Amino acid sequence: MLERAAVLQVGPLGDEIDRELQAQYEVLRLWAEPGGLEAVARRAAGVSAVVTSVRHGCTASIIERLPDLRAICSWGVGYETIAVAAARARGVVVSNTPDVLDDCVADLAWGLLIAAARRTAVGDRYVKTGQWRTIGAFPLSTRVSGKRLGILGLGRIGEAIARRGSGFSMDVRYHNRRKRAGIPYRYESSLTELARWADFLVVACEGGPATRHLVSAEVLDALGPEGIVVNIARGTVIDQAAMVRALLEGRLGGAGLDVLENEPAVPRELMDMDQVALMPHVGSATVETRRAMGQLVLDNLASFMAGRGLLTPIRA
Ligand code: 8YV
Repeated sequence: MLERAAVLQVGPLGDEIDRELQAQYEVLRLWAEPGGLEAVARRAAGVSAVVTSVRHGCTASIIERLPDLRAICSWGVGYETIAVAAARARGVVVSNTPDVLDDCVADLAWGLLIAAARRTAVGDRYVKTGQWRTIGAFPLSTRVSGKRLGILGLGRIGEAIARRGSGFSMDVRYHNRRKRAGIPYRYESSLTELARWADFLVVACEGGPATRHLVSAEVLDALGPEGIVVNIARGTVIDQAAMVRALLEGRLGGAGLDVLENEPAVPRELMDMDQVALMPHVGSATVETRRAMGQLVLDNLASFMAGRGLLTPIRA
């Protein structure tokens, strides 16, 4: 019988949290196990929790091989890589790390919007490569303040993005599966109509099959040659091939992208476009937020182990 509570950790979560987990629990480290899942399964009796992240996920076969599993504590707000239906069928509860990352992800959405509209990354290169001196004035860019902001997915992160819109004197509207009560922003039941109305369309909905290619060629055409799309959600939400074509043909004004469809692969065409600002999926990646996410994983696990249930069970 194991003395400390046993958990299965699917992948590394950073030195600090990994150390903390090992100090508190008997940790089976799946990624470091030469025999893989089969070998871990032979020692699985008593493992009541899986610790993982949206990047490492948790498959149905992991769930199947852990007979005593009761909880999955995941790092990250997204959980499209976790076999939620398989967990639910076994009565296994799942937690994620919402709320603590809203501000940093919203900040980055605005950073990307401004970068795409005002060409800040291009301007930075222009100055640093001496072109300001040799060529002179930088080309005019697109005004941000006072414009129309459309948000696809008015959840916690979408709301944080919308709140920042008032600081830029923007009119904000949103599209969700359903209209939300008590929200000061106007609801558009059609995403295409939202895009037609908006100057900037920010994608902040969840990933996974339900939202795949929601931002279609038609939606991008509705956003139009002056419009800018920003994505801090998941690359799969935008039909990337259609977006690249629209940008190449000037049917879409620009894009600010923290996520891509097959990241870290980047379509060659995007690399050469000044109207596109790219970041390497870092919405939550600040020291403060990553620490808070790690702590929330530990807190969920501790609460579950103490019999008080998960603190932040997924909303699905
Ligand atoms: C991470 C995320 O930046 O929480 C999520 O769902 O996407 C982000 O917090 C990402 O998972 C990094 O791989």
